[in-house]
Amino acid sequence: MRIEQQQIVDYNISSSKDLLKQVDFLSNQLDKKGIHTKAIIRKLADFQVAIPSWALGAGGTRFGRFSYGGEPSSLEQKIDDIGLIHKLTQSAGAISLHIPWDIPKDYNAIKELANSHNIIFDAVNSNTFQDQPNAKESYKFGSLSNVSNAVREQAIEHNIDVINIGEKLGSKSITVWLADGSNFPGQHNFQLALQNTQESLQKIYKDLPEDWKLFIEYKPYEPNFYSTVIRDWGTSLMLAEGCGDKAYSLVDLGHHLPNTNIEQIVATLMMKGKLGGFHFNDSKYGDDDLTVGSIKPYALFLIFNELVYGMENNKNNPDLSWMIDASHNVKDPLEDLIQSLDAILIAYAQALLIDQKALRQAQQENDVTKCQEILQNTYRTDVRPLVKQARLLSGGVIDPINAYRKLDIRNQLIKERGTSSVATGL
Ligand code: RM4
Ligand code: MN
Ligand code: MN
Repeated sequence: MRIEQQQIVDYNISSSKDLLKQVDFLSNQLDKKGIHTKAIIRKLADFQVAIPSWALGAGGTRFGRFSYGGEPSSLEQKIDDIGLIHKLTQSAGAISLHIPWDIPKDYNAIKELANSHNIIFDAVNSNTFQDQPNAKESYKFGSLSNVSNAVREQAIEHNIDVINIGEKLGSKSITVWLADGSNFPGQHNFQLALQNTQESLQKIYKDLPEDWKLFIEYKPYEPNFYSTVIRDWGTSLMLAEGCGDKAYSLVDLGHHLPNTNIEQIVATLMMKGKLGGFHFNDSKYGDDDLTVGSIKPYALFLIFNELVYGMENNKNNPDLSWMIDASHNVKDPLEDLIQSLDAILIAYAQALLIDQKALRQAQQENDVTKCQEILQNTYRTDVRPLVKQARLLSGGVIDPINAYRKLDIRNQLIKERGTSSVATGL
């Protein structure tokens, strides 16, 4: 199914007058403080976040998986689903493919389809955490870090294949997330595992096209529980530096131990010009892959504060690849993604409102109370009208969850695809 522009226009009619009043009110308030909402609304409208091809179906845990009905069972249908989200929000104009879950059969047709939805291909993701049917070597004991040269070579080859697939689609980056690690003390020689990983990444890097980037994710645990080869941002940065200028760290919000100061990690990586990508989600315990901003919205705001500062001040850091990396166990995936996009834009808008000059001065004067006042007053400003206005101006709907339900999208997808279709992914 596709949403027609007229449906969007019709939907917006009833609430656009109210929105105008809200935007006017907020703009006047902010104007007095020297903050101009026009430029902020423009930035919000331009902000695009990639949707991963594995997040459009029901996610599961090792205990079970509960289907939604109407799940996309092909890459084409996944792109159509992102098309729906993008049509409503105008902020999901990219897809991130996971290989081999989503290898296109007909590249031209896939490119055309994505193009018809105004969707581009963002980073491609390799997968060396599962064994594929007919694979010669097994990743049970690791991939790029494996003690066996043959396993490492197979994993390197796979990453190169993924780059080739991405090239055909117009992607410009590859994200490597390794499940490699050990479950028990003594299982790994830590130095050898790290050394093997560095050398394997260097081999992949050698095959990276001139205008591509290599993103290296880190994660402290899971699926291995004693040690992880790329356990933290420092290890990821070290490996990226060991590869070269086109290799970067990637921060996934869920890949930290509880209470980690993620905003400080962001600041450090951006200062070094080495933050390449960003995966959004939220969590209570670990890599819970929950809806962005659903558990720790203030932390998200503080992270965005550093991202905004970095985007302004660290010209040595490239434009970031933004992606939602979530899993949907109990919510409709499309609704969950829409909520995530909204939370991202709200946090971004709040961060854009921070009076950086005043904050700098308060920091300079060691006025700790004032620093907190500046941040928290901004955080408590209701910026939702700005986000809605940005969507309206770019042709989306004012309230996407409401519109999604009013247009009865899930039921139409169920009618088209049935109740038992299953999407590839986790
Ligand atoms: C990992 C990691 C990767 C994603 C997989 C599916 O935890 O976050 O980015 O590709 O999950
Ligand atoms: Mn991730
Ligand atoms: Mn993850």
